[in-house]
Amino acid sequence: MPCGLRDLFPCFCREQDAISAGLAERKKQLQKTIYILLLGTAECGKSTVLKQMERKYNATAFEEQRRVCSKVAKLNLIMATWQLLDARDNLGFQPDDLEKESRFKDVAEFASPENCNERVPPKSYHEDHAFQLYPGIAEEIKDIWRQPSVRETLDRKAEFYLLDSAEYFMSRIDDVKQREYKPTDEDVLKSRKQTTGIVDVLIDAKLAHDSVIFQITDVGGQRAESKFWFRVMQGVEMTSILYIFSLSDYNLPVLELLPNKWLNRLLENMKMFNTVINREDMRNKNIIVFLNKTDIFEEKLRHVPLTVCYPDYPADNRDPHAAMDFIEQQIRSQDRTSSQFNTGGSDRGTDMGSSREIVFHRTHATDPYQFQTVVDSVLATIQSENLRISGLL
Ligand SMILES: Nc1nc2c(ncn2[C@@H]2O[C@H](COP(=O)(O)OP(=O)(O)OP(=O)(O)O)[C@@H](O)[C@H]2O)c(=O)[nH]1
Ligand SMILES: [Mg+2]
Repeated sequence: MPCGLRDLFPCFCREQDAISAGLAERKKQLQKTIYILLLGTAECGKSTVLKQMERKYNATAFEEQRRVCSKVAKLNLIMATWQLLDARDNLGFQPDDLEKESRFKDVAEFASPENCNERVPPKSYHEDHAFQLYPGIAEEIKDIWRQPSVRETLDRKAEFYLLDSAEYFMSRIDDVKQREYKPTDEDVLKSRKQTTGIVDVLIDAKLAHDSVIFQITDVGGQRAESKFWFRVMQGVEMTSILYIFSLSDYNLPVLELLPNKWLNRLLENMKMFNTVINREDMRNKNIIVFLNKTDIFEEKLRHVPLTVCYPDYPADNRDPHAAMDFIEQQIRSQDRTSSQFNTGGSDRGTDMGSSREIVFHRTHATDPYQFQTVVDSVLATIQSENLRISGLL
């Protein structure tokens, strides 16, 4: 009769079995829900990343986004038109046809910069109102956009703030203006609605052979919203931070401080990042950084040098990859827990007791195709990193 380890040491083996079962159970629990916080200042693209996750793994939530978009896209077009007229005046171009312009202004007064801008979040009232007024208002918008002074203003869009998807929605206006307009996936990704408060969404992701539940938390990025950031950072044990930078922010102001103060949006985000990652309770958290809006950044860099934000950067270097490397380095240098690691010193951060390395992705979050691969790759990294930190991998 074969005599195995189990026969010789029954108690020991039972204990081993119990430990393995316990570990398996814990692993299952950890695999069950993984918490991800989306952080970054206003308009960097947090909600867009969330939409991409919903699009792939939570069809019900994405359909709700589509419903919201059918009104928001209408409002976005009105807001963009106001922004263009403002910029046209600030750039010193003369209006072409004041009569046409006042027709637009009369009907779109409710969404003027004073009533509905990035400082005052678009209320559902504004969305409903935009919905009621279309398609009539669409004709006024088209008239405005045809004016030479507005075309010239658009040629200089790199120099001022304009909703990122303004031109995209202009190209879709004949669909958007319809009452029964059904937004495409791309429309949903490109529409802009500011987040207020805390939004939690569950997604059930199929990664390799596992089904993993993620709870994604999205917050508003405006200054007034940052109190919620610190609330969501507390109390959740297994949390990864997905921190987003909008690269194209390097020449834009923090809108909510205007007109009293001009503060650089990218530097503001850098400061917030520093505050978040160097908190005591964030020191062992996974940090993934998205350098987002690469598409706008590459285009903008041809017109506006990075020196407007970093005066020491070589003014004639317009290579987007070099500029992204530089910004990435600026972001890395904020992390005090692994500063020695990052400077390539031989003692690799042992004094600080941390070997955290920030993982970077350069992203174009509104891309309906390519970004889906980024979503899976990031979720898989976060899942395996969580198991590694808890010693289960
Ligand atoms: N062109 C381009 N537009 C982007 C990209 N990522 C996001 N956007 C657009 O940027 C705008 C703002 O994106 P949101 O996802 O609403 O930004 P947010 O960080 O959630 O903003 P808050 O809720 O105010 O904090 C939307 O119109 C998006 O469609 C990108 O990579 N490229
Ligand atoms: Mg948002």
